[in-house]
Amino acid sequence: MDRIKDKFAQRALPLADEIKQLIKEHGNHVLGQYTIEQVYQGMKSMIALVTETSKLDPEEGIRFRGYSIPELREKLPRGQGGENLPEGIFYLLLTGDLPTEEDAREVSNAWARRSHVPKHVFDLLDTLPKATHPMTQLSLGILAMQTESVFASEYRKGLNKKKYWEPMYEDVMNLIARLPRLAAYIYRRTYKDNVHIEPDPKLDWGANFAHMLGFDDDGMKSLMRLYLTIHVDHEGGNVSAHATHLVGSALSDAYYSLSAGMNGLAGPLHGLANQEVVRWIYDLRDYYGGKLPSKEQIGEYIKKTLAEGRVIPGYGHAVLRKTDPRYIAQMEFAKQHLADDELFKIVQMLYEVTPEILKSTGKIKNPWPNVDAHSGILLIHYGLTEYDFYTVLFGVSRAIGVLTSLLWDRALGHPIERPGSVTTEWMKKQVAAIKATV
Ligand code: CMX
Repeated sequence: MDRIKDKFAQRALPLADEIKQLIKEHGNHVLGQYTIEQVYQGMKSMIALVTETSKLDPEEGIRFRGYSIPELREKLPRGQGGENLPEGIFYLLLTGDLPTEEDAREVSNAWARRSHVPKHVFDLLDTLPKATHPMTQLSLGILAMQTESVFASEYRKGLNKKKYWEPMYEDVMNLIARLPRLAAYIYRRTYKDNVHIEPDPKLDWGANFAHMLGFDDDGMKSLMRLYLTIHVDHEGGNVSAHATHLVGSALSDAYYSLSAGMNGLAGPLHGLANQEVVRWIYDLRDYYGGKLPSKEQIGEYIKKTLAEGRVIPGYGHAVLRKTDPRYIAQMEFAKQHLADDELFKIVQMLYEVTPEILKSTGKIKNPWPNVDAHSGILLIHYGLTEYDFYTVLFGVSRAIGVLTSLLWDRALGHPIERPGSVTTEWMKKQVAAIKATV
């Protein structure tokens, strides 16, 4: 057994017994009530899932295993240039413990060893029209790798329920290890004449990803480490996390589950918002003749977008009610590395102008920027300008959170998910019955 796997088993397996006991002793304790509105409107703030890796507070933002982003920026091992290594946050989500430098290095080495992507995956991608959206390619590439699933093959042989987590661990490690290679292949085939760059096993996971994309400068490597660290996880109810968990609950393996999660991330209200932000900012700039717009012009353009019945991408959130700390982490990076960048100036002006206008609509619950409002302009600064690719980067990072959670699901013995559903006819009868009693 490898040391990381051993550590995971020590942490997860006793909790499985504790949960059984908790359900036995307190299983009928009532947690809360929910309303007809919540059922119709996306089950917002209904407690319906248990996710061990992270918890989102509406006012404070995300905590990974209890640590906020500013705390983790201090505590996680760093790569050259000072940004945290995504390997470190993986270790934290997987084991619940802060990693040492050696732990992070061990993850890095394990992923380098496991990173081989089978040729048939690339062959399949090469059959697709070049214009296929990179997220479609990512989802298909992940599915094509399903031939490699250790879980599926062990299950077929006959696998004891208590052992589900063991082959799932192999799938999770292999799949995360392979994603940068797959994503870089998609980028290079789509935008760089199908000319590919071999991995450099001496580099850490994030730096190697930047290298395979074709960016070898230290600034981009630092940005990639930051990017891949802050996008990892956002508790269990967001669309990519929930979709991965839901599909995995049928004992679909990690490849099927992550592909489903990525299909959810590809929606413009979720991960695709990062490309939409850049498109919208370019449209705004074009609208005012390609020059740096004034705050008044930005305000006017926001109102125009709202009047057209469209959303302002990068603003609002289903849970958060304050500026996203992931936005702030990126803003600090920008202030340090690209303070004079014109697009950064626009993003800063948007931050000053947008919230008041969104508040004035009286219906938007969170007028503040989310993670996607910032990420694109950082990538453009370092030369990664093809914004249709940005959600793939989000996906590579998000895989760390949703797959570690999936592994916990299997170790904890979580069952198939099957909530009840009703018709509006049923709802009306319910309302009539309630009215009759008052
Ligand atoms: N621009 C315009 N209208 C917005 C808005 C925005 N940024 N955010 C919310 N609204 C609107 C909603 O569309 C809704 O309108 P209707 O009542 O007419 O249907 C109303 O305000 C109330 O919505 P809400 O309760 O505040 O927000 P939801 O929880 O329903 O939706 C989200 C959350 C993120 C989908 C929404 O804020 C949005 O569409 N934002 C823009 C897209 C975006 O940035 N998504 C990325 C989120 C982060 C991520 O997952 O990566």
